[in-house]
Amino acid sequence: MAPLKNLAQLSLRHPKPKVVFSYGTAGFRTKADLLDSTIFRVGLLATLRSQYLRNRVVAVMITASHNPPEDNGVKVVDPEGEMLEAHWETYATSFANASSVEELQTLYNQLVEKLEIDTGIPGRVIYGRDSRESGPRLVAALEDGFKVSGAEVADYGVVTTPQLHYIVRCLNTKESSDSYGEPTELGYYEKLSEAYKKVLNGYSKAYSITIDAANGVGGPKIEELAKYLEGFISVKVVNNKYDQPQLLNSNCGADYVKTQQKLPSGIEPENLKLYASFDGDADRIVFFFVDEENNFKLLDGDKIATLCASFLHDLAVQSDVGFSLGVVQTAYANGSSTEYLTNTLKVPVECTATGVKHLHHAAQHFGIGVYFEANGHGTVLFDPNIIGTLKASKVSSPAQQLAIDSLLALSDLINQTVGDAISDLLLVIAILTIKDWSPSDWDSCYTDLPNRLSKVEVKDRTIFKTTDAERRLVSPPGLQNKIDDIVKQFPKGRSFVRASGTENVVRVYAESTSRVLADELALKVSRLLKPPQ
Ligand code: 16G
Ligand code: MG
Repeated sequence: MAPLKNLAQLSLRHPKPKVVFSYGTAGFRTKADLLDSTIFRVGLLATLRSQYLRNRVVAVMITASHNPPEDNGVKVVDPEGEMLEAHWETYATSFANASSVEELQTLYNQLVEKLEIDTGIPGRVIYGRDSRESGPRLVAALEDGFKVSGAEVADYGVVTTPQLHYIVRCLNTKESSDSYGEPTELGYYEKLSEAYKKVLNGYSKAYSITIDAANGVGGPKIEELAKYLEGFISVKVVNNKYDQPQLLNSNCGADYVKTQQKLPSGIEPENLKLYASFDGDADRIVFFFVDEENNFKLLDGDKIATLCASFLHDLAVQSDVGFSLGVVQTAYANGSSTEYLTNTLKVPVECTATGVKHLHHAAQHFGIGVYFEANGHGTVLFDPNIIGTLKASKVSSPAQQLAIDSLLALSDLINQTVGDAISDLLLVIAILTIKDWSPSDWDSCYTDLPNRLSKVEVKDRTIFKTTDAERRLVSPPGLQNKIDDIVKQFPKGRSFVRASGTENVVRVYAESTSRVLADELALKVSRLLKPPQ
């Protein structure tokens, strides 16, 4: 195969640092200064992915989500708006680690040959970025990659991660009967706002909410959307300095609120009023409020999952169409939420490994699959066959018609490609409005078991291998038995250990019936991970 035109010349502009890269659950993510060569090479890889998929459009998002401002990252989005197929994560990793132009060219040739990719077709790739300072420089590196690969490209500028997922799906379904919508930001706002109005159908109360936008891209985007929903929602955005990227995620945002279990800076709360926090690229949301006694109350991904599951379950029964509804969680879900879903709501619950793609795939097995990580990543997936059945069903009562219409509108309101802070916000507000629930009504469905998430630095985190959706360790040998022995001593005790996929640490989760006991359990398990000094 002839060498790629310009590869040698343009590679010189993007030399690889002496770092080992790995395409993990969130793509490549590290200090922005180190990412130039990787992003240049992602340009080649994304083009090949599109060519392999016979010219379907793929997307590249440049973001490091909730990480500090000096970090950045990149991920490739598949044509239906799903995460990059797992084999390609390995190809991406090998491209990123090629130590010379020659090696990169060889890897490229090998991939083309192995997968019989027709590089005669141009490949179509779209791209976007969050509000980070390093964004434009890294976009330029990506564009150099496209100059080499000759892809047809379109720059969507500063967008939320879920907006880019939405747009890529729209582009790939444009001419088909299951067209997902207009492939523009405007199309996104119109689709969501129209669906919201349909879901509300007659409930005229305008909901007012304050949103902590983490000083990221979600702020201006939710303000834009709110223009389409005047009279339905009133949004006040704080931590909205997206044009000062050094403030991104600083003492604010969904990750801060969830891990610190406290108010973000910039919010002076009114008691019993609902607030929400987005993360830096607005694919994640948590809610919170302050009760009459001024206690901070977090409404995290587990609370969102239970709220949605109960609402959708009722609609499913009323629609009388007959399909399965299930919830997908990870081991980090609070034990009380799982118990509430199983014993009170009586819906099936599945547990998967951490990372959106695992939950997403599991949720696809249900007629309606609700999935949320405790940290606020999540959405609700509707099986396309269910949509067809709902549309075609013979209706015997106005109540049934209403339930069917609501479910269909909800399938448009809820982003079907990936968890989306903006779409999830509208979903939660719609449910609270229809149920006429206050934040404390929502919170009182179940009480979280006190829990502690700690991290432990170890010499080599790769020796920590898990099974049973990360709930049990198989390596190092013998360690799980020791954990079991400790857990037994704690009422409602639960604890598990897994290596982080995004940081060089091992995480320890522990829960029990009181804060003191949860802390003690976490401490005892953490001590097992470190050999005595
Ligand atoms: C990534 C994942 C997120 C997961 C987190 C776990 C995506 C888009 N993001 O941010 O779902 O909760 O990693 O981090 O999949 P950890 O491995 O460091 O605990
Ligand atoms: Mg994010």
